[in-house]
Amino acid sequence: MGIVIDDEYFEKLAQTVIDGEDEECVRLVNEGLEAGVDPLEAVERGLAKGINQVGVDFGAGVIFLPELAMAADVMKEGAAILDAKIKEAGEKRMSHGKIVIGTIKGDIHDIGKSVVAAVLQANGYDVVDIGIDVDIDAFIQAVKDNDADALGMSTLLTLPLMEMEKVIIRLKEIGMRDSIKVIVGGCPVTQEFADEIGADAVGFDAQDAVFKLDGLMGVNRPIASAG
Ligand code: B12
Repeated sequence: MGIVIDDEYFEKLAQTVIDGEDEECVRLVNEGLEAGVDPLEAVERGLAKGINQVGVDFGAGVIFLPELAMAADVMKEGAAILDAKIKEAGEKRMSHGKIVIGTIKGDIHDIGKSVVAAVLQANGYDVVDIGIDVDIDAFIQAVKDNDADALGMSTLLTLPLMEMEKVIIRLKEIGMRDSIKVIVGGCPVTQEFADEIGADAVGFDAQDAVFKLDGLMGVNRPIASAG
């Protein structure tokens, strides 16, 4: 008998991340997909909930880096399967524009950025994901090489936040700021911060990233068009 996609399913999925159970996570993800779960919902209500709990526990000193790393690996494994499904759902659509996206220098967190990349792709954007720990020159080079319409920068850390502003300043220096939209995101990034550094928008989650980028690129689409 197949499994049922209900609150309990998402809770179990979250728990596999908290417990660091990679095999169980992959099994539940695959069974969920077979039963018709929306892959983005599985990320947000399942895996991301689990990793957020782990983040709270880590912040409170209840668990330590090895447990955090193990949970992150489980999340990545599950998210990779789901990201692929999210992208598949968006294939063969007209392109709304090209975005280069990466995590800024000094930061190796890549899960949220990769989810955003997958969801943008599913919603009709060409996405060039240039990875983590990306320095100013690499961002600029990727924007030029790909003739990008937009640049997305991610960070989860407070310390390297100002790297985002440095990239924007460089874009101005080389006369490219007016020809590219800049969207930023990650948990320490607020609207105030985005305004302060001169970004065009901030995205608070993957759906919000689509909404904000659509606004910047002049894309009109019916509500709830993901997937
Ligand atoms: C998983 C994790 C890790 C994993 C990362 C694995 C990986 N491959 O990514 C590992 C174990 C490696 C790790 C390492 C560290 N971590 Co860590 N980590 C986390 C944790 C628990 C979850 C992050 C995550 O993946 N969330 C799930 C995703 C889906 O959500 P998200 O990233 O927020 O992304 C969403 C939005 O923010 C937004 N978004 C994100 N990026 C972008 C970009 C754009 C353009 C847009 C529009 C939107 C957008 O959309 C995403 C989808 O909804 C967080 C706590 C937390 N709850 O955030 C701590 C956390 C971010 N880590 C923290 C720390 C301190 C570290 C370390 C420095 C620990 C250490 N002492 O070594 C190192 C960092 C080393 C480095 N140089 O980068 C702190 C940061 C504190 C701070 N404010 O600076 C946190 C907040 C934990 C805590 N409570 O203390 N970490």
